Amino acid sequence: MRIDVVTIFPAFFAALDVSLLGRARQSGLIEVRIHDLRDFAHDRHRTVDDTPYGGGAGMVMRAEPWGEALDAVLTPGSTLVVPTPAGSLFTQRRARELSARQHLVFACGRYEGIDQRVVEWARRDHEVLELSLGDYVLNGGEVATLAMIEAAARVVPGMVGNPESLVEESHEEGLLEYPSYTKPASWRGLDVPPILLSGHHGAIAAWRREQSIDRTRRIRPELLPDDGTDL
Ligand code: 6GU
Repeated sequence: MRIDVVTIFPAFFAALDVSLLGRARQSGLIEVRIHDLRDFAHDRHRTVDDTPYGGGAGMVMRAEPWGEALDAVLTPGSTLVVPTPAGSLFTQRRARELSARQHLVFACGRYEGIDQRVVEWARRDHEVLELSLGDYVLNGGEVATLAMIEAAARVVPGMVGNPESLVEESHEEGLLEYPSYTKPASWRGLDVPPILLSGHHGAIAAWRREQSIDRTRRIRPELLPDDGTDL
């Protein structure tokens, strides 16, 4: 999988050198390149923003540097991801979809966003996804891009040591994950649920599923089917 990121803050992406993702990059499973948008601005101050047409607060990122940057990184078959709080929700399903793409390009906007014509233009020849992490506002697309890259990269086959650990985690089955425990069996007066020490694998699986459903009902009821469907 190849990933290109265009940003005015390349330093954010030093985080990609560490941990699981760092190893995946070293092994060649994932190839990430970071590009500075200002390298595609040609005035003395390397300007990438301007005031919004129609007025209003804040600045908008100009189409010209974005056009040149995307000309340099988009190839036939690229998917362009534009992180924005005005996008559709980035979910585990989306992460899986992104993980199957051969080439992802992330366009990190700052200020009040990127001139909308950039998205319109890119849609002529490419799949373009405007995606949001959730209903809150970040200062720019960089942190959102890091989250999306991590979520997509960790489900690329060969990334996580034990593929089974991916199956039972939160959101993979539309439920929150059950609670986990490790040694010691008793800690500060709190005991691990005895069923987990019983060795009865069937009973343990049933208990965990019940915990998942309970937890989802309590914390994220909107994730459950509301039509009486059995889980
Ligand atoms: Cl993708 N971008 C920004 N700037 N803010 C966000 C977001 C994205 N998702 C949630 N808030």
